[in-house]
Amino acid sequence: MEQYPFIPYEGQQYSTEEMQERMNAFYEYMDQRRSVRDYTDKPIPKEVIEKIIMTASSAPSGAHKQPWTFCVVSDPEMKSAIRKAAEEEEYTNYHGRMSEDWLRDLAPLGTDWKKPFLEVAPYLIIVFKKAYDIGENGEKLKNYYVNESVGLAAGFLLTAIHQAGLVSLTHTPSPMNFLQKLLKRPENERPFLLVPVGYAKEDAQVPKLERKPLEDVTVWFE
Ligand code: IYR
Repeated sequence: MEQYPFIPYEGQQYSTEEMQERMNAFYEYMDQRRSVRDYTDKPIPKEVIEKIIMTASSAPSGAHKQPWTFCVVSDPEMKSAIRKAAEEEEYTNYHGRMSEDWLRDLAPLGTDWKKPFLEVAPYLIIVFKKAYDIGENGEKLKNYYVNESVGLAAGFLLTAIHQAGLVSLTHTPSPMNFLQKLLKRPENERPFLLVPVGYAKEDAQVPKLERKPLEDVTVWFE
């Protein structure tokens, strides 16, 4: 394969002081991001969702294969079908399929099998990972570091949603194959994450979580 043409890098650099100010502000901003489960049905401009997805799709990926598809659902019937199927799986999860340890770890978050946000939020973005690509003649084409790549895109997605002043959560109904069937995705696409997007309800509440301090999550070799 031929090398890409190389072009000048156009990213910005800042003075030390400006860098510090920007990072303090960005940290404060990102630290406010929370998984929210109470949504309003207030519509969101489609153009905003498009930009959010373009942001997610700007993530780096193994060999730049961009091994992802974002299914964007606003159709109320499809949202209902997704809610119904997700709740069926989650009911089984919460009533025996999840281990005692798992249920105990989830208890502080107050989650249960009911997922009304799947119908209330104006958009559901279902992130699919492409285990492989399919070439023009139906041949299988390899993708690399698919989970890492799609995980990065999902991180960009959540960041972009927050930047828009909207809220999201990462819902991972398990097993998730029903999404592949409902959304009629090809064999090479596997559901990775379901992300409702919307405005937080005015009285939305979130658990009062503590984040690990820097020293607990960092090891320095200086
Ligand atoms: N998928 C279930 C259970 C669940 C699992 C984890 I790990 C969470 O952080 C939260 C929930 C659900 O969505 O309720």
